[in-house]
Amino acid sequence: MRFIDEVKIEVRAGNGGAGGSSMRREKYIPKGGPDGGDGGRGGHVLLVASSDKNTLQELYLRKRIFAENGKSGMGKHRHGRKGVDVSIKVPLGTLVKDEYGETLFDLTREGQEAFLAKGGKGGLGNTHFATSTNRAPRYSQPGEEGESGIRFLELKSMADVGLVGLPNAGKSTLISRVSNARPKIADYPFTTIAPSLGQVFMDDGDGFVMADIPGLIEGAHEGKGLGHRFLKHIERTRVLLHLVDVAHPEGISITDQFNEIDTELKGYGDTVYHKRRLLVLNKMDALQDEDRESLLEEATKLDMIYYTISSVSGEGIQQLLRDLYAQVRAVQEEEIATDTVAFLEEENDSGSN
Ligand SMILES: Nc1nc2c(ncn2[C@@H]2O[C@H](COP(=O)(O)OP(=O)(O)OP(=O)(O)O)[C@@H](O)[C@H]2O)c(=O)[nH]1
Ligand SMILES: [Mg+2]
Repeated sequence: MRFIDEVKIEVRAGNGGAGGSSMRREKYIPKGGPDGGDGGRGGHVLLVASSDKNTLQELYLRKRIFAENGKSGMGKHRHGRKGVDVSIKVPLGTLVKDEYGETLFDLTREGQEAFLAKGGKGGLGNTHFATSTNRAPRYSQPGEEGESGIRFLELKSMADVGLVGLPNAGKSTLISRVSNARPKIADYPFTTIAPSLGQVFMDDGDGFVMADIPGLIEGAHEGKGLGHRFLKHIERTRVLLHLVDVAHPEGISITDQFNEIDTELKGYGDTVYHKRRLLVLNKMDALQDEDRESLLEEATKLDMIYYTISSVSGEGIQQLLRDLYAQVRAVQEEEIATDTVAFLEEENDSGSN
């Protein structure tokens, strides 16, 4: 199945029901007053952000979404029924854009809602139009038309940690070991063809979300391999884990493996390149003892905080997770500090006017 992270859909909310036009009819009362009820509002089309969802697959299949019209008002002051809303769950990190590419909504929090199209208001019944000079108006309002149009949805996953590395570095093996994500693992490149998110639980009961993305290759930021479509899924991560294979089958050095990805991240842009990044030397179990010393020497030269692990044996993973968690927390605190400064500045600005 193809991973769907961009969708174009046609939406149409329900029209409002017409207001009722009706006169009270009672025996022996020659002129009953107006008693037409109001029309019901048309159904809305809306999205709700939910962590149960990982892709936009469902919307891709539906292509168009129409909500029900409101019913007309009737005699005896009976109001028309509202049109039923259509509410669709989408993954956290879904952006909604209009025809011109303008972002209308960015759904980042659980339960957050976005109206793709609002239902039209119901019309008022003729009851509302009685005046002292016209006690029996026939006029009642029509319902308003529901909103409609084309909407573009784009998913930019929300995760705390993003895994990057060449194909086969062991990204999927690591995420399956430490989280509830179960991506496919195999000894050939590009096993992973879609990002997947996993929850990592720490001892304190809290934790963080990790994203596995397909392996990147040279030219990924310009569209080579699978990486280009997926780099955007690490745009909103807080920390990157950069995996290299210490026992590369073709003997590619960790420096070369590191540089290749580093160039791609740089090419993609500052948002990704300036993220905190930890270097992970994976597959330590497969390394000959006598090669260990020279490997660590080489890693030191890369001037990065690095960890030696084996995603297969589990060596070094607990330490890595603890430090990773601390880094995620640190970035979260920086974000809060930045938000607070921005808020205070805004307050000051409005105060001086
Ligand atoms: N010996 C050893 N093998 C590992 C380790 N981690 C992963 N592997 C193996 O390396 C191969 C690739 O692992 P994956 O987890 O699929 O690699 P990936 O980085 O997700 O690869 P892509 O999805 O293609 O980008 C598999 O055969 C794994 O069993 C490790 O720590 N030690
Ligand atoms: Mg993989």
